[in-house]
Amino acid sequence: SNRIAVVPGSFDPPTLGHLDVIRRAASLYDQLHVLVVHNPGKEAMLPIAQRQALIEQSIDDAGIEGDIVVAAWSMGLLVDYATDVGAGILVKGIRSQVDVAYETPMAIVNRHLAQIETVFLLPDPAHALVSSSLVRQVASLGGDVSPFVPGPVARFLDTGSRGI
Ligand code: COD
Repeated sequence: SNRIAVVPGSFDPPTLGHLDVIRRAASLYDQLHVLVVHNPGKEAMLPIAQRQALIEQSIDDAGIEGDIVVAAWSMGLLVDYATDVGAGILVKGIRSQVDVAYETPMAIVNRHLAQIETVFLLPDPAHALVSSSLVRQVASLGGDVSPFVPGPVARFLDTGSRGI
């Protein structure tokens, strides 16, 4: 059914931009699968299971309502997961023309592979410039990432980087 949607991402780490997309997608669909996907094009900071735990904690912490499943996927095509759970829609955030250029071919391929539509949400301007790569950079240099990430992620990165 098209009332079930998947929000896929690397979430390395989850940011306030991701949480904004998840909150809004949860209000649009009956069931949401937030899916942590290994992106072979990026060098990872956190293990997949850690990212999954941080998303779960962040959704709880923010009080986001709805039927939300957080899962991880590294077994093949993203659309195979979507088909398995009966989802007909992928939801992605579009911050810029760069995101449009990156997402357009994937959306077309995914529609041809499995008749899965991709829905793009424009970001909340408050979080539009936040990216996981920026957060990784600030965290690795010892900076304060708390303005950019949910509380549970800020606490995890803070204790992690200082070895407490
Ligand atoms: N505001 C709004 N949206 C945001 C923000 C923000 N500040 N930051 C990120 N987002 C959006 C992104 O645009 C994206 O839609 C989503 O949140 C996740 O972002 P990332 O950076 O965590 O994840 P990416 O960009 O590395 O995407 C990873 C995917 C696994 C989703 C992607 O690589 C993908 O779809 N792969 C498909 C694998 C596959 O099946 N390939 C074959 C067919 S194409």
